[in-house]
Amino acid sequence: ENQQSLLLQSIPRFPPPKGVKLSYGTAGFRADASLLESTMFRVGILAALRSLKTGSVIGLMITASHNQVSDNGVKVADPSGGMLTQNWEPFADDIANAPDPHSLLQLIIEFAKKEEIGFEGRQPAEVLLGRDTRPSGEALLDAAKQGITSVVGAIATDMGVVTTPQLHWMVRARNRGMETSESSYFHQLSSSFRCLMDLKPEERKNNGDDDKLVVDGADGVGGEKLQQFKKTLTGLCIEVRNQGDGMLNEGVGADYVQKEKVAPRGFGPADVGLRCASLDGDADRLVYFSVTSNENNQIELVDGDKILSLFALFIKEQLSILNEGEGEKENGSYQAHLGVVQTAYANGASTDYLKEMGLEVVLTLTGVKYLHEKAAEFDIGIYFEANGHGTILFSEAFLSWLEATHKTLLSTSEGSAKQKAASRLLAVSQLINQAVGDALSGVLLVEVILQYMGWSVHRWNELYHDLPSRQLKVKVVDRSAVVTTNAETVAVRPIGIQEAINAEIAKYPRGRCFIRPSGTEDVVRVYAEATTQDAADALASSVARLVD
Ligand code: 16G
Ligand code: ZN
Repeated sequence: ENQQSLLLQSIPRFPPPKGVKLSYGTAGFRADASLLESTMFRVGILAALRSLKTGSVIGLMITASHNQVSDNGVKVADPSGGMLTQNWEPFADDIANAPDPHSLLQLIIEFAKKEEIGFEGRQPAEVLLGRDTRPSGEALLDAAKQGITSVVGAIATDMGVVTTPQLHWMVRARNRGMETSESSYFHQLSSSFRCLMDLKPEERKNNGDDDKLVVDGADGVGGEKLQQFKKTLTGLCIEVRNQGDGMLNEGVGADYVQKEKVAPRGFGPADVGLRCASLDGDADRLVYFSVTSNENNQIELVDGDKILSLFALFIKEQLSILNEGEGEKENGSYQAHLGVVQTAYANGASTDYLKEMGLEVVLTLTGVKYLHEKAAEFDIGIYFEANGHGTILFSEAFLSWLEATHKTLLSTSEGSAKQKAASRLLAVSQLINQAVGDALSGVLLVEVILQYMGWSVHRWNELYHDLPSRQLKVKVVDRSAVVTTNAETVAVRPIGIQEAINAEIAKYPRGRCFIRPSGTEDVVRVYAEATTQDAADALASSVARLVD
C-alpha cells in the first residue's frame, strides 16, 4: 500500500502528451524533447523495477545520439552493461503510452506481479543516470529521478554528463564490484592503451609522435571528454575540433560523415591527407576519413566495416602467434572461436574480404542489441554496423584461459612472441568497451593497431575497395507493410515485391539491393550496391519506385 500511495502521489505530476504514441525502438524512446517528461518519469520507474528484479544496478541514459539538438531520448542499460532485455520492451511501450494515472498504476502492479517483484523495500535498488550535452537533459533528468524514487527503496545516482558508452561501462563495472567513477574509466583505457603501445614491434617504437589525428567531436559530449582525456595519453597526438561550441550534430558527426560522405564542418582544404575521425553526438559511433580534394569537401571514408576488418586482422594475427606450433596433443591449447557480425548494410566487399580471411561472418538485423547478442556467442566476437557502431566481446571462458596462459608464459618464456601476443589480447579486452560500442576506446584501439602495423589511414583503406552504394528513404503511409526475413535481405511483404526487386538486381553486375522498414522513422529504407556509382544509384531509384 505504501508503494501504491507513493506512486499515486507522483504519477499525476507527469501527464503524458496527448495524441502521441511512443515506442521503445531499436535505441529506446526518442522524440522532440518537449514531449518526453512523462516518458522519462515512467522509464525511471521501469529502471527501478528492473533493478529490484535483477538485484543489480541498472543504467538510464538520456540522449538522442546523432539526432538534432531539440530531440532527446532515453535508453536503459541492463546489469551486464548491455541493452535492456527485449522481454521488457513491451512493458516500456505500455507504460509510456498509458493515458491516465489509474491505468499506469494498474500496469505497474500487474507487471510487478507477473515478474514477481516485491515492494517490501528490503531489497535495495539503484539506477545510475547519465545524460549527453543537450540543454533539455537537466529537466528530463529530474523527471527520471522522480520516477526512480517513487519506487520504494530505490535510489538514483547521477553520473552527470557522460557519453552513452561511459554510462554502460559504469553499470557493468559497478555490477562486477569495481569502481564506477569517470576517472576509473579513463584509467582503464589509458593503461591498456599504454600496454599495447609498449608491445609494438621494436622497429615501430618511435612511430606516431609527429603523426597527428584530428577528431570531429560532433559538438557533443564525446569531443569534450576526449579533449580532457587526451592529456593523459602519451605517444598519440590528437587535435579535437567541434568540441561543443557549435550546434550539436549540425553538419558534423559520424552519422553525417558516413551518410553524406563529405568532410564535417571545421574541416577543409588545409586538412587534405590528414588522418581524421568523427564521433557521433553521444560517442558510441566512430568512423575515420581523410579529406581527398579541395573541391566539395570530398573524403575517403573509412567506415565501421573497415574498423571491423582492422580489428579482425589484428586479433587473428595475435591468435595465430599464440597457437603457433601447438599441436592437438599438447594440453592447454585452445582454438578460440573468432567470429564477426555484420548487418545487411555491410559493404559486400567487406564481407568478401572477411570471408577470404577465413572468418565466420554472421548477418543480423539492424540495431546494436541484435549484433551484440550474436557476437556474445563466440570466444571472441567482433561486431560493427557500417555506420560505426561496434565493439569486441570476449567470453569469460576464453578470458580465463588467456589469463592462465599468459601467467604461464610469463614464467616460462617472458618476452617471447607468444607471451606478447597473449599480453596484447588481454590489453585489447581491457581497452575495448565490452558493454557497448565506444568511440573513445575505439579510437585508441585503431590508433595503436595502425602504429603496430606501420600503416597510414590510406594504407588501411586499401584493405579492400568498397563497392559503390546508395541509400534512399521512401516516405510511406504504413512502413509495417514491409516485412523482411533473412537478416532483412529478403522482403516477404508486400507479396511479389521481392521478385520485382530481384528482376532489377539482375540487370546489374554484382548488384545487391534490399528494402527494410526503418526502426526509427516513418520510412522504408532502400540500400543498393553495384560495380559503379551510376549503377548503384539507378538500382536504388528503381527499387524505391517499387516501394512508393
Ligand atoms: C539506431 C541503432 C543503430 C541502427 C539505427 C538504424 C542502437 C543503439 N542504435 O540508431 O544501431 O543502425 O537505429 O536506424 O541500436 P533505422 O532503423 O532508422 O535505419
Ligand atoms: Zn550514438
